[in-house]
Formats: sequence, C-alpha cells, structure tokens
Amino acid sequence: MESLRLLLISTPVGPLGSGLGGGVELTLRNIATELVRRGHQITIVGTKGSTAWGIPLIEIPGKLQTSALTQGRDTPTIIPPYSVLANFWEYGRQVQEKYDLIVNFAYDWLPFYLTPFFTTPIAHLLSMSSLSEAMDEIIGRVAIQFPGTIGVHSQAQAATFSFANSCRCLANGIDLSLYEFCESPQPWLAWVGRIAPEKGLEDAVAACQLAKIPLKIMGVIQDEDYWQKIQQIQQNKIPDFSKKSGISKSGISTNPLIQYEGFLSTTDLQQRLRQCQGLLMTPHVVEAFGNVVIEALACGVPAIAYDRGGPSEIIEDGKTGWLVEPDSVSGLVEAIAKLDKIDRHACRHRAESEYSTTAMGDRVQMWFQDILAKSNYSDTL
Ligand code: HBI
Repeated sequence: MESLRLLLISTPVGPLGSGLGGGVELTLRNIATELVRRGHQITIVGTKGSTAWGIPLIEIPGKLQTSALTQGRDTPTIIPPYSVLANFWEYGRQVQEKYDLIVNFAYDWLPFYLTPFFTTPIAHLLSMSSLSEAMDEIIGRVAIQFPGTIGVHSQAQAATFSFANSCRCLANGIDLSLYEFCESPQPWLAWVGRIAPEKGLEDAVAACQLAKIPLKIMGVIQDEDYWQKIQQIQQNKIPDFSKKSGISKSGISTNPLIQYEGFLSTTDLQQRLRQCQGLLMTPHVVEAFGNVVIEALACGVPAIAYDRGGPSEIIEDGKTGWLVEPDSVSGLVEAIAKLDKIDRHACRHRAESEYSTTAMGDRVQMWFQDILAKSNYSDTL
C-alpha cells in the first residue's frame, strides 16, 4: 500500500500520557506506532503536555473538554471559552491539504458537525457507546452522509447506536512483545482502570473480600471521593456511592486485601499484572472494548468480566476467562473459584491471533483504504 499522510487528532479530555484519556491513549499510541512501522507519515495533535512516543506531535493549548461520561443523555453540547477541542479542529482545518486523511479520536460533537465542511476525509473512531442524544444525532448524520467512516471497537458498542449496521468494527491491538507470559501466578487478582464510579471497582473489591483473595488495583485515581469510599469498604462501613462526601485526599489503602499499585507504565503494569491469577473487569456501563482485557490475556492472565460490552466479545467463556451475569458480585465470586480451569496458554494465544498490533494495523489500514476509495470516487462524480 502507498504511504499515507495521516493527521491523528486526539481526545480533548487530557494530555496523552496522563491517563485521563483512558483507553484512547493506548489505542492512539498503538495505531500510530504501527502505522509508522508500515511507512505511513503520521502527525499527532494532542493537548499541551502530551507525550507522543517519538512520533511528530503538535501540542495545542486550551481548556480541556468535560468528560462526556459525567453528563446525562439530554445534556447540551458545551464548548468552553478557549476550547482545546475547537483549537484542535481549527488547526486541522488549516493544515488539512497536507494530509490524505484525518482520524478523529474525540467523542465530541464538534468534529462530527465539522466533517462536511472539511475537504480532507475524516475517519472517526468512537471510544465509547451511546451516551447522549446530541452525539447520537450528529454521529448518525455523519454515518449516513459519509458511509464507512465511523469506526467502533466492538459489535456490542455499535449495537448501542441506531446506525449500528454502518459501523466498522476494528477491535483493538497491543504490542505483544511488551507483555511477558507468566505460567505460574501468585494467589491474587488484578483490577486495572481509571478509578471512577462507572468502572464499578466496588464490585471487584466486594467479590475479593468474599473470596478472601487480595486485589491489586492499578490506574489513575480520577475521582478522589469515589476512591475514599472504596477504602471505606474495608472498614466495614457501607459507603454511599450516590452522595458526595466532600473528602478529597487520595490515600494508600490500609486494607491488606486491597493494594493500590498506582498508575503504571506498560512495562511496570505487565510486570505486576502477569503474576495475577486473574483480572476482574466490572464496569457498570457498556464498555466499548476493554484494552485491559487484552493486556491481561497477553500475559496469560484469564479475565472475569460482566457479560456485556466489549469484554463479552473478547473473552471466550470457559476458555480464556469467565463471563458473569452483569452486576452480580456472587457471579464474580463463583468465577474466581473457577479460574484454575483456564489454560493460561490459551489466553496468550487469543491475544496473539486477534489482538496484536499487526492484526489491528491490517484492520485499520483496510478501513482507511475503503474510506479513501469512496472519497476519490465521489470526487470524480
Ligand atoms: N469526553 N468529551 C469527551 N470527549 C472524549 O473524547 C472522551 C470523553 N470522555 C471519556 C473518553 N473520551 C474516553 O474515551 C475515556 O477513555 C477517557
């Protein structure tokens, strides 16, 4: 395939490398790195303070976007003064002629709205399921007007939108050489993710207390108040997750069953993760994918997840982990007891066959090719 000039525009919720951009950061990094390896010319646009792993980076200042996850279905679209999102796309507009294709990683209204006003085609990779009416409406319009340009990570994610049939499923991929296989684990479990209410960490903690197995928690503490409540579980207090307590200080848990390991680099993450008997993934929302599931599988670690969203397509029940009735803590406990039935080699094999950067790169490259073929065709009409 000929070398493409690609402009990758990041999420406006935080700098790349900070963890605030969640799975998007790893996705963008892996796609960018793999495309560079294939000889494409990549430029990344990220918020000021981003790191781009040696790939050309344009850092753009401005006020960060509020996370769509904290807002309701009917919330209007909000653009703050001096918006980094608006600055990203003003930059994109100015330089678009230098690129064959722009790739949007933001789950925000503006880039979708702007799509028909650009002369360079735009591919949109959706990082989340349906969250708001305004977004559903504008993405749906782009899906009709520019068929094939909406990418998703799982069929389950696509199914949350009315335009599910026109979504392109790309799954995801990771650099497997960074994740070491571990044959004989230690008697503890892992939970990896942004520490925020929608991730359902309290369920994993409750299940580990019932199963009497320690839980290693890894990830950015995004919601301090929520983290305080998680720690109260160990003091046998019943935290009220519906109310703000006003406590706002992060702390290291004194509960021997819960161990907070911090927000780690991939190297340090896999070094701890691979020693675990299993990974728990317990979100209360329909996760688009679940990068941490493939990171665990890559180390030979089986995953236990609620049977919904991306994880339900990655995990093969009884083979590479266990799928549990959504929101059932007792289901998690039962699955923990069956972890030794899983062959850890099968887990690594699953990651190698479906979720390598090469497999992901093939899917992404074919997606871009299809979009460019269509846009060239319409140019000649
Ligand atoms: N919110 N407004 C907005 N834009 C995003 O791109 C976004 C978000 N919330 C969460 C998010 N992206 C996720 O992709 C997480 O991985 C952080």
